[in-house]
Amino acid sequence: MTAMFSIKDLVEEEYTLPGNASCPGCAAALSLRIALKVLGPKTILVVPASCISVIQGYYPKTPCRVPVLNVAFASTAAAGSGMVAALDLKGKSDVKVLCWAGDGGTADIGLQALSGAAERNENMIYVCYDNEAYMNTGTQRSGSTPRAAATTTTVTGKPERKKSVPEIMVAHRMPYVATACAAFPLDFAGKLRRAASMPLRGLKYIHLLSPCPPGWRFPAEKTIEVGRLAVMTGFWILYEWVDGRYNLTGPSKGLLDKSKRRPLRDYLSIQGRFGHLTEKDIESLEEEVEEQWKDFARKMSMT
Ligand SMILES: Cc1ncc(C[n+]2csc(CCOP(=O)(O)OP(=O)(O)O)c2C)c(N)n1
Ligand code: SF4
Ligand SMILES: [Mg+2]
Repeated sequence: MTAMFSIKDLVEEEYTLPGNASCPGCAAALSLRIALKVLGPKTILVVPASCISVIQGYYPKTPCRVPVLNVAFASTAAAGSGMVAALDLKGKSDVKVLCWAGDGGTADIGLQALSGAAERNENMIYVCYDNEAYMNTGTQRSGSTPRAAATTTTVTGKPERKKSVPEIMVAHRMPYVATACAAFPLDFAGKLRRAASMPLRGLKYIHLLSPCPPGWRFPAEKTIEVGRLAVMTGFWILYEWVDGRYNLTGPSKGLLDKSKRRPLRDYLSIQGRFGHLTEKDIESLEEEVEEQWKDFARKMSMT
């Protein structure tokens, strides 16, 4: 289990300075700020084309106080692997490589590079911040967009289900896989700390749900509320997979019992991307959430 991370464990030092190019209420920018506080200045950030490549700044300006390597869309995990090899050659064992890519850059175009890096078990941390679409180019659907969500390329709702990248990563049997949500920053910080302090070399993967006000169509001040509802309704499960075992974390620990979860419609109704749903659509998504929990309970009992 992840040791509790307290707000007092967050250093006051900032490694992303105020005044970046994100939209108001951007969970990705908030989470990057937390991540760099946890990992500290001896971190090299590897980012592909995405909102984060905009947030980390247009040359020569940047809010980041750590080195940043900007790479082509598909290549984050490959570029991170090269960075790890270079650091190894130089004997710099105290520098961490943090790959930070969007869902499009992870679930779709970057999946091959990520799978290769996971197979080689490269010694780095990979965070996919999942805003569930290609936001930087105008909210096109990705493999990680949930079923029924409207995007500019699925205007009546995405017909396919969300691809589970964390489960694909578990299949690679690397040292650490976890999910997180930007609305639970201490849970996320604890997982990052655990990933960074593991004595075992290898790839540590965290899939971070990252609410996006313009893309999900909710007011900017509701980012944390939306993220909390994603977890409290059971739509998004917080867990870790380590030493071959699954653990629920944070509020998800109490949500195996369906009656403890908030109604799913509380999460759906707060976002414009689900505004077109009929009663039948909502019931079908409720069934999907229940199925996802049953599947999770089965996996926990098997490990
Ligand atoms: C090979 C390639 N194809 C397309 C693009 C255009 N492009 C830049 S960012 C982006 C969207 C990235 O989506 P995601 O990885 O989910 O990150 P987000 O923008 O949502 O933060 C796209 C399609 C590109 N830069 N390179
Ligand atoms: S589009 Fe969404 S993810 Fe991108 S900067 Fe704006 S709020 Fe953040
Ligand atoms: Mg995205």
